[in-house]
Amino acid sequence: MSDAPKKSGMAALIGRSNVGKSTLINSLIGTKVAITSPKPQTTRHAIQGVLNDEMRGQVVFVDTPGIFKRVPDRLTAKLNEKARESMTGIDCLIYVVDPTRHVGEEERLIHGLVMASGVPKIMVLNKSDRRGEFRDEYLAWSDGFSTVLEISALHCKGLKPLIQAIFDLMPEGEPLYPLDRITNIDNRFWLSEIIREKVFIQTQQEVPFGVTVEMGSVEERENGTVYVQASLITRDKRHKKMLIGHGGEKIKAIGRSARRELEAVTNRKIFLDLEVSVDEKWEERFV
Ligand SMILES: Nc1nc2c(ncn2[C@@H]2O[C@H](COP(=O)(O)OP(=O)(O)OP(=O)(O)O)[C@@H](O)[C@H]2O)c(=O)[nH]1
Ligand SMILES: [Mg+2]
Repeated sequence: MSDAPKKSGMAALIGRSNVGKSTLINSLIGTKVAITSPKPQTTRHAIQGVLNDEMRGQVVFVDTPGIFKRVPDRLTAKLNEKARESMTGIDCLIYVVDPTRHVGEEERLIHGLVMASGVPKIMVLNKSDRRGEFRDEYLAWSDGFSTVLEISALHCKGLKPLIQAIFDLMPEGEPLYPLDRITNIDNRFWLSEIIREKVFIQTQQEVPFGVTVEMGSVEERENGTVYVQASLITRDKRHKKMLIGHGGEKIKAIGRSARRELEAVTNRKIFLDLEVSVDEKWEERFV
């Protein structure tokens, strides 16, 4: 064991939607705490994931919603606000970019926000398993960062040097979380997020962005099966039809894939009862 004092601090993952922030937090801590999908606006909450290293200490990572330049609705405004709030009170900012996409106005806006924050920064060029046609556009920004690394969050490539660079920036201190705790989210919220991920993967067009998942009862029966009730709430009657699908096919497919994942992770038999309802105002309650 090293006698060096242990480090402890918080690092926020900031970037455009779809660059791979949630994939990265899961790969960094080795557990899926955040849902991911190929569609934008997947993340809606500042979910934390904890990395404990026996020698170096603890880092609490904060996943954030992607930041948008165009704010067409209340949900997007709220998501932007959550991401910006996560940039304060932290010890290190990890700016995640996707070099398969052009730097555009939105990226320049986020880069400006990142540069304006007074905390140490690392820039991560993700998706290095793909041809990063535009990597030079991002590398031109290297100067403002203490470290710039090319990684693949999906394939867990380049994470070791990234973790070392993060620990280098962390202050010394006692762990913020007990060593057996890996996230700030509770079981009910985790269940709702896994279901919402399947909605994002299984539905198209604007349907996933207008859906929220509200949990009903979660009960363990004597036979060991866990009965989970949840409602998919959408803001639009047309979307309700699309969520149910022809002959209930869509909702069945969402339920099937959510149940499979929940069973695999919990090692329990799950009975999942999903219903779909319309509430045009759910976004107004979103916090
Ligand atoms: N090829 C490749 N794809 C990746 C990599 N990392 C993430 N992805 C994919 O990129 C898509 C978006 O990933 P997310 O992790 O959900 O992105 P995000 O930045 O959290 O997106 P928001 O939550 O919407 O802001 C998913 O389809 C991921 O599988 C990578 O290293 N390589
Ligand atoms: Mg995300």
